[in-house]
Amino acid sequence: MVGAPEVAENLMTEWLGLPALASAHGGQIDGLLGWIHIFMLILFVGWGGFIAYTLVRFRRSRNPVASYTGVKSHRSTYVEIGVAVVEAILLIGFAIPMWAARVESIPPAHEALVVQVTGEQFAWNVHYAGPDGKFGRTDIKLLDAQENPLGLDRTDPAAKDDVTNLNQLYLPVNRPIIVRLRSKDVIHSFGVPELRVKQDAIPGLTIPIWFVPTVTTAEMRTRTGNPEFQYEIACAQLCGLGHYRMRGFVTVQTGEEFQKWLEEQIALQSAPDPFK
Ligand SMILES: [Cu+2]
Repeated sequence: MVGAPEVAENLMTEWLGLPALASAHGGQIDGLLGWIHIFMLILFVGWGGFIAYTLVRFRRSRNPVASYTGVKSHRSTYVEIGVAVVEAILLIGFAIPMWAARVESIPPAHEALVVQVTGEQFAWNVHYAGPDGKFGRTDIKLLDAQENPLGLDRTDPAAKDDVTNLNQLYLPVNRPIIVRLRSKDVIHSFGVPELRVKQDAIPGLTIPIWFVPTVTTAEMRTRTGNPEFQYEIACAQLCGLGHYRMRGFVTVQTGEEFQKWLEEQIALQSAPDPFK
């Protein structure tokens, strides 16, 4: 038998057609969305019934003269209080604790893969620290829109094994990921619907978000029956004229595949440029 939480989750993911779920915490979010839909449906039916009742009860043929005193009973007040209580429960009992758990229980950096993602008009710059776990120094003087959009100083020892990438975020499956979200210019928003992740990137702030991807891109292609399936990073804040083309992609791989990709990139990016 399915319990109440599963019903609320399935309501969202299956009945209401949310994108396929691919992160560990996403079920909780779908569950909450499901509960909100259930409560709103009850409210909708309740208020709709109330309107129908008043139309009949206070019809003109039965009430030829307007009443100047109106309703004396307090029943509707109690109903309103009841609705406010349910909404307070949703907010204080579910939404706030869930948010607090997301922002407070960030796993320690050594257990997770830490990636820096910097939004700019109109792209996502991805930066991995490499095996040393240290992000190389960045300097605004080295910034070059084409060659070095993050201003990474390759002479810094910590930067030797760093990997940067444009609009392509590679992640290992079933491992906590901490994305340190930043912005170079205006407010952007990092949204990946399948991962149930969405967070604004604010200039001047580094905002950590974390999640555990649970389904690789390859698995998702089989599951959805779409051989071209891609996890897409959609910028979810209108950030300028090119906002519509500010899309990135997340490729979720097995741990080994990801490791191999990272090593290839380190070799490729740390090699001296033959054209310079
Ligand atoms: Cu944007």
